[in-house]
Amino acid sequence: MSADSLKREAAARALDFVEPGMRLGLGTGSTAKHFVALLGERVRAGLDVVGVPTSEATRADAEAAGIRLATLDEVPALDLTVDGADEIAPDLSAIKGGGGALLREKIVAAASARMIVIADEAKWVDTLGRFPLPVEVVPFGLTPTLRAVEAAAQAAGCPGPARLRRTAEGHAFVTDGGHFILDLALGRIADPAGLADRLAAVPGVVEHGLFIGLVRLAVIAGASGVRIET
Ligand code: ABF
Repeated sequence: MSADSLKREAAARALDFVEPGMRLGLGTGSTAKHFVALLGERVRAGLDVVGVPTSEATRADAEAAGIRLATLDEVPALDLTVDGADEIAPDLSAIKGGGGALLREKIVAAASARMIVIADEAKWVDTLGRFPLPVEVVPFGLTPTLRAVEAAAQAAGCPGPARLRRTAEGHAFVTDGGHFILDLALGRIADPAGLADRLAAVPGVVEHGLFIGLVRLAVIAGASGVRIET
């Protein structure tokens, strides 16, 4: 079974957690895209929910799917967010931001009573860090911020280089919030909470892709079926 089929299976299982009237955070990425498409089918069949998208891309998908949308200012407390992840570990800590939407994803997750990660088995890891950790930064003072981010990783016991994310055309990748992204290649993050604290303390860092204590449940789809991790 292809990775994309597994992503769709995980997304389909997550629909079981959606109830009429819910205020939903809608994630970003190829797995979340399946969820939005499948949710749209339910909405068109009569399910009444309201969604808050975590990116402009998801906004467009959700609008096309017929899902009623709101902003977090209109609906500040959400019942459930369903989103993908780049890596997720057995304690349900996760790396997100490979798609560049980590800031809105974290704001929406933090505003939700519950967050579910949907993922194919390849995302399930013993220890976070093989996937480069995205760190969203303001463009001003990029070089000192990059150095401070590398120093924070070193001090947290997981040294590694930070690289400015670029588009295929070679331009700096710009997030929906107008920021840049540094990808930190760490290999293994032994102390995610310690690293998170150090990164959050760097001036110029807007947000990092470590999601700690936010994910309540993971739906993992593998060759042998879909399982729920809590
Ligand atoms: C978003 O999409 C991100 O936080 C994460 O980077 C990515 C997951 O990728 P995909 O679902 O496309 O595999 O959830």
